[in-house]
Amino acid sequence: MSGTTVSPRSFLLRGFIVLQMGLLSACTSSSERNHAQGQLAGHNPQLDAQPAETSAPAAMTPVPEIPAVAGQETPASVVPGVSAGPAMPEISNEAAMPEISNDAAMPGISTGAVLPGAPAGTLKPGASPGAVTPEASTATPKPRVAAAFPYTARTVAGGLNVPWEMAFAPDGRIFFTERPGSLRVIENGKLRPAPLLKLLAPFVGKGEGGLLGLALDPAFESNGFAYVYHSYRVTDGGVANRVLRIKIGSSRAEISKVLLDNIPGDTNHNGGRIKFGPDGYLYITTGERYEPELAQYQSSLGGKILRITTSGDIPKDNPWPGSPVYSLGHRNPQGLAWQPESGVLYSSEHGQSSHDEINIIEAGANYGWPLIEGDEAGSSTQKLVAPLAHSGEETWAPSGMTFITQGPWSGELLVAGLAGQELLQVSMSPAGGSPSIKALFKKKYGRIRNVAEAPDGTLYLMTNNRDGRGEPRAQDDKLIALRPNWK
Ligand SMILES: [Ca+2]
Repeated sequence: MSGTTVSPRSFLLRGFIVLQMGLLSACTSSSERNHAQGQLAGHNPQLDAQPAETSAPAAMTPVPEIPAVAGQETPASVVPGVSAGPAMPEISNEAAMPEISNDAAMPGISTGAVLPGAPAGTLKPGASPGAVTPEASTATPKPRVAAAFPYTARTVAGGLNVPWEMAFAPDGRIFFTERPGSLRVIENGKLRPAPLLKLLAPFVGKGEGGLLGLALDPAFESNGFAYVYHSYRVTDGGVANRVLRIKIGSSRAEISKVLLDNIPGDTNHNGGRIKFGPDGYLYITTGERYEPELAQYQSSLGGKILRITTSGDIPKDNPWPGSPVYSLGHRNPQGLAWQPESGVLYSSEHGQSSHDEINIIEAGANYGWPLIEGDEAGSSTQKLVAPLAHSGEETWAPSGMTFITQGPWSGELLVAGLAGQELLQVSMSPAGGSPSIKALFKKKYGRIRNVAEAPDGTLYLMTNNRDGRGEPRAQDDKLIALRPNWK
């Protein structure tokens, strides 16, 4: 492990990175952007000027007093597969898949994911990039076994403005962030019209930056503390990100402390997910702000997963003494989830030109960006960890993720897909092999930013069709509840 600011191999690395950056600038960069907007450069003024990002928050809409339910959707349209009669065949690959209408969106479609074929935990790439899951390569369509889709969807809040993260209080309140800078709450089933907190300068919301992550203190019930991650303007005019502690009262919240600041930021690649691990520490994903080399510099907070205490201190057992860096070599990770039974940390990450990743995160490990992507292994002199699974030439643009802890899907990992406009259902192999991945709700709701499981087993999805890259439809953006059918 190196605790130095610059790797001893820095000259070689820099040369390689310069080459990589040259290549980068010549090709498309963010898989999410590729998918939705074509080829935009890293600092595209048009993107900077996106009204959805820069204007004042749109009217906090008209969600009628609740159950702020915008009409329960019919099971047939919401739960594809349920009423479709017998056995829905799995479709073997995307090429063969016709455009699916919203109403017909069906779960159980292979994403075409490239799965390295390595046992979970060993992280060694196996299959060639062209490989598909055994399930997807089955010649004969396999009957879908699940008798019934275990959830029924209904919209619980609409007219939201790029909702990014949500958190469930023990008293039933649902707090959530909107990227333009508002912390909001659903209380007794009703969306409170006024935000609990509206961030002001130096807060800045533009591009992919703004008010992003949110996590409640493990002792929230007694101390009312929560934590947020947001972008802000620094004195030289640039953008950085920081983590704040806030205190949430009954009708408003206030900033209580800056825990960590000067996290590299820019218009894009700001990371932004924050979550508490089972160890009680706060984990933070950060992007490399389109400076790929930052991801490899241990001394930079960009392109990392960080780990701090609730006071902003460095845990004594962090891999680099005195540093919040927990793992490095990340491009733009936006998802964190711990597998309940094992306590293993998983993360989702936006790849370059597809090759989106699901990684198993270990303290001190290097996840390779920008030295490797996909199944590449890198040089033998530096251990770089390949992803557990990646999207190959497809694009997920993965963001929030969660493990399911209740009901028939218990143990499954769900990952929200933005450009992919889907919810990925990742089933870990009991034998420790590659996970199988299905796309749920493909194109049904548009861009999905996040998924979370509430204490009562309800799943919540957040759409992000107003984030500047989507096509907003009626009532977007939405918070959609998937109520358990098994209760
Ligand atoms: Ca990687």
